[in-house]
Amino acid sequence: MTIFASTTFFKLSAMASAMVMALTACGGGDDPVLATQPFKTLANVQPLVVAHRGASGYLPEHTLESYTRAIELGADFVEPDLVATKDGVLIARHEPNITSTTNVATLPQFAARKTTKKVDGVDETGWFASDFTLAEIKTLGALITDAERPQQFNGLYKIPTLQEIVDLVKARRAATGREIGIYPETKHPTFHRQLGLGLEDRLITALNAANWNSKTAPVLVQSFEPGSLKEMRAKGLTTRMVQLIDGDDYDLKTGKISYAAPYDRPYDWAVSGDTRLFSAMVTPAGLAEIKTYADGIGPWKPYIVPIKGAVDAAGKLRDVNGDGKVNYNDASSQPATTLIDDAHKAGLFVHAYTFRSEQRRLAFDYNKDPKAEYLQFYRLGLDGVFSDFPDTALEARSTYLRELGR
Ligand SMILES: [Ca+2]
Repeated sequence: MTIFASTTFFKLSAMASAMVMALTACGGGDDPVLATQPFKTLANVQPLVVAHRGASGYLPEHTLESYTRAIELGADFVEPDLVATKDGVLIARHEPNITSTTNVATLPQFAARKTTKKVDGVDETGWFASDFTLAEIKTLGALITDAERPQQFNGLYKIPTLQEIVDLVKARRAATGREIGIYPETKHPTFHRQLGLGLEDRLITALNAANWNSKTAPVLVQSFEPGSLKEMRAKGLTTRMVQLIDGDDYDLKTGKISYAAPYDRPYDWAVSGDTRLFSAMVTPAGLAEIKTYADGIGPWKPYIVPIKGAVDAAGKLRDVNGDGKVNYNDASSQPATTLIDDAHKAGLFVHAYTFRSEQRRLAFDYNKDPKAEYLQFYRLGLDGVFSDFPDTALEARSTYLRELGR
C-alpha cells in the first residue's frame, strides 16, 4: 500500500513536472497547471473554419469583397466554387446557371442568351456562364441569393476569376502572416467536360502556376464527383482532396436523409450506371474507397447529426415551437452517427456543410443559438466547418478551445 501510494505520487509529480515544462516551453506563463485536453480531430489540431462562398451571410457570394470580408473576420480558408466561361476561364459561381447569382436577367443586351440546358440530367432555363466570354462576365454584377440577407450590395461587385482569388489570398497571406487557404470545388465536372470546357486541367494549371500543387500547399480541392478528383490525382495534382457527400432532403418523421435525383448520387456515377447512392460513401467500405484518392470527406451535416421531428399519436409531425407551422425548426438533433470516428479510422478528415445562422436554419434544440450547433459538432471531433458566417464559427471555436483548456 505504502509502496503503491509513493509510486503513484512519484508518477503524478513527474506528470506535473512534465506539464509545467510543456507549459513553460509554449509560453503558458502563470496559468495553473491544468492538463489541456487533446482535440478529437484527425490531426489533433483545432477545427478549420472555411468561409463558404466567402462571407456569404453578409455580402454577395463568390466575390472578391465576400472573400476579403471572410479573411477580415478571421476565416482560415475561403471557398470558391468553379465554373468555366465560354473562353475557358475558371470563375467563381455556385452554378453554371448564373441567373440567380448575377443581374444578367436585367440586361437587355444579353436577353437573347437565355436558353435551356441539361445540368446533371435536369432541364434548367436561364443564362449560363459557358455562353459568355470572360469580358462579358465582367460586365455583370453579383447578387446575394438569400432574401433574408443584406440586399444593398446587389449589383455592386464583379464576378472574380480563380486567378484573382489566388492573387487576393496570396496578398492577404503576405500582409497578415496568416495561413489563409483556398478550397476550390469543381462544379458539375461532367457537364463541363461534355461542353469541352473540362475544369480539371484548368485547375491544375492554375495551381501549378501559383506554386500550390503540393500536399502542404494551402489548398483543399473538393468535388461531389469522384471521377473529377481521380482525374486530377492521375494528372499529377498532389494537393489534399475532399470527397463531398450529398443528399436530397430530410425525412423529419424518420430522421433519415432522403434521396432523389440529381442529389441522390454523384452525376458521374449516374452516367456510368453506378446505382449506389451517396449513402454508400459513408460506410466503412465507401470510406476506404475514398481514401484511395482523397484525404477527407465533406458530408452534409445530417450524416453526422441526424435531425428528427416529434410525431403525435396520429403519426403527424408536431408543431413543437408553437408557431403554427411544422418544419425544420420543430425538429431536434439526434445522437451522432459514428461517421466522424469511422472516417478518422479510415485516415480521412471530415469537413461538414453548411452552417448558417438564420433562425429558420436551426433545429429546435439549438434554442435559436447557432453557436450551439457548431459546439455540438466541434465536440464530436469534426475537423472543419463550411460556414456562411465565419465570425460565428470562430466565436464558437473560441468557446470550444476554452473548454479544452487551450
Ligand atoms: Ca413550428
